[in-house]
Amino acid sequence: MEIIRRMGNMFGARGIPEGMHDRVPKGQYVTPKMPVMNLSYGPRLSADDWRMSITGLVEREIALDWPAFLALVSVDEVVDFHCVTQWSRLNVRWEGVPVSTVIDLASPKPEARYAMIHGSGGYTTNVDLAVLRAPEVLFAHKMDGEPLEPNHGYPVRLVVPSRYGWKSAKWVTGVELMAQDRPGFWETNGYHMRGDPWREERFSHA
Ligand SMILES: Nc1nc2c(c(=O)[nH]1)N[C@H]1C(S)=C(S)[C@@H](COP(=O)(O)O)O[C@H]1N2
Ligand SMILES: [Mo]
Repeated sequence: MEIIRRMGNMFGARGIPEGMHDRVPKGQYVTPKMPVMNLSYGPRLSADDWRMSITGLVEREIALDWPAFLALVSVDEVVDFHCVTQWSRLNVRWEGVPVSTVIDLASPKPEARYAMIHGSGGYTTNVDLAVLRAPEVLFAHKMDGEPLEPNHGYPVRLVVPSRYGWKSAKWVTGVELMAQDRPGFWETNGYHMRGDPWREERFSHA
């Protein structure tokens, strides 16, 4: 408890705002700003050179470029974001294309049940396809009304509100559909395969 409070102070948070307790999973505190959490460096990508491929168990592999991506119908949403290092930011506004819309362009095969999300520089993370198909799961290109900042994943990042933040891969370059689940980068290094914050699935105990 003491540790949580001190970490909260590090980000200038004051615990959990009045009336917000049911929005904050166990072991999390609320931070007013979105911290930057990068594995190593934050790549500077150009939208002109960016591509996102859909590969693996699909009828036809595709690669979307920036104009093709922006031509898809975007939605707006306000959701909460929970990082496994215990900060939560409430009411983050995203604009982006539902992941289902993008994946369906490649016609997934019925055997596809899991996805490996690939980020620029070799970042990977696994997510169940059923989770990715929830309407609030987006490939976001705007945060708080502005194009993503480079550090937050420009030009396109994944947003999976129902999972800890490490599943929300930044600088997304590919989705690979799979029949069997496989660990990504953090999952290989001790993080939970599923990462549901409401079940406090932070680490795997295998
Ligand atoms: N490609 C990539 N995506 C990533 C990460 C990363 O290091 N590389 N960090 C993850 C973690 S641990 C979190 S909490 C969120 C943080 O998003 P933010 O930096 O926009 O706050 O990005 C996730 N996506
Ligand atoms: Mo995180």
